[in-house]
Amino acid sequence: MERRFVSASEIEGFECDGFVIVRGLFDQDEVTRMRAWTDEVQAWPERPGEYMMYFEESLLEPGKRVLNRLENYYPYHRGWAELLDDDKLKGRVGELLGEPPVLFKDKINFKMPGGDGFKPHQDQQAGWGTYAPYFITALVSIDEATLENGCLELVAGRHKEGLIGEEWTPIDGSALSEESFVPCPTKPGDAVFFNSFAPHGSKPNLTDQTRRVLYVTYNAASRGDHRAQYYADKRKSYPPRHRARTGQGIRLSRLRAGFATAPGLLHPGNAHSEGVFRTPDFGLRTRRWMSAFGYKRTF
Ligand SMILES: O=C(O)CCC(=O)C(=O)O
Repeated sequence: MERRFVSASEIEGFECDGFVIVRGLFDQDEVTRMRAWTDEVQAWPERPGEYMMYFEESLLEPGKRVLNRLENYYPYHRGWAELLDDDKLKGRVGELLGEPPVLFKDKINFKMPGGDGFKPHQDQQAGWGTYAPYFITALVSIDEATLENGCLELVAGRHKEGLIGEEWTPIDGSALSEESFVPCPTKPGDAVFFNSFAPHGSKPNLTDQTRRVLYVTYNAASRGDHRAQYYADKRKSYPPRHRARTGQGIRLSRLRAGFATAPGLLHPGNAHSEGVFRTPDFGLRTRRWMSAFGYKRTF
């Protein structure tokens, strides 16, 4: 396959470490545009059955509901959709994969002031194997991500071992020591491409600055286009909890595309409940996964 976007040393680094950092992939104008789009989608109202907004309780201001992540915005925002289809991300991923990619998952993690971190995991642990055996995610820094505000931390070289530990369970310290995680601070416009077996995690954001990061995941098109099914499944296993404004104030809405959550069901904040629970015990498995990552009520 002819390579137009990725250099031989980037391929080599990606194969050796499981990830590659591309500094300044997006220039200042592009970053300004991405920032404006991020501000725009951040201000979207919650809309049952459309894009999916997840909230968490701020660690800095108990009781305050802050946006944790937005998913499935691709069909609802032309600018983002064009960028996710553009060669800068998709073309590079294709060259890293060695074949044409298809979009699997579109997400922005907001990590607002008080936003929680993520326990060590491999993305593939969250049931993604149901859809395809391998994925590549492109991270693009929208804000500066620092050690203080919870930048991504990765472990190099361990992607070669397949799944470390079980699905739905974060990786414990006996399998990966804390020291093996290398913080990866990024400036706006920097990108990191990592494969779905690369262990990673991050710390909470206890600063007063937002740490907004784009995560876009692709798989080889030859393995099928699973995006719609993934989000249909996720809407069932981990539906957003919407808050609707009423005359009396704010109430939680359980109206979602054909699915109602049992009152009181607990949801993770940043619990990385990315998966699909097809088995009858999905509630149990969801809760186990969530508690492992820091089980909390969704705000
Ligand atoms: O945004 C972060 O800090 C980490 C995100 C992450 O690990 C994930 O979404 O899988």
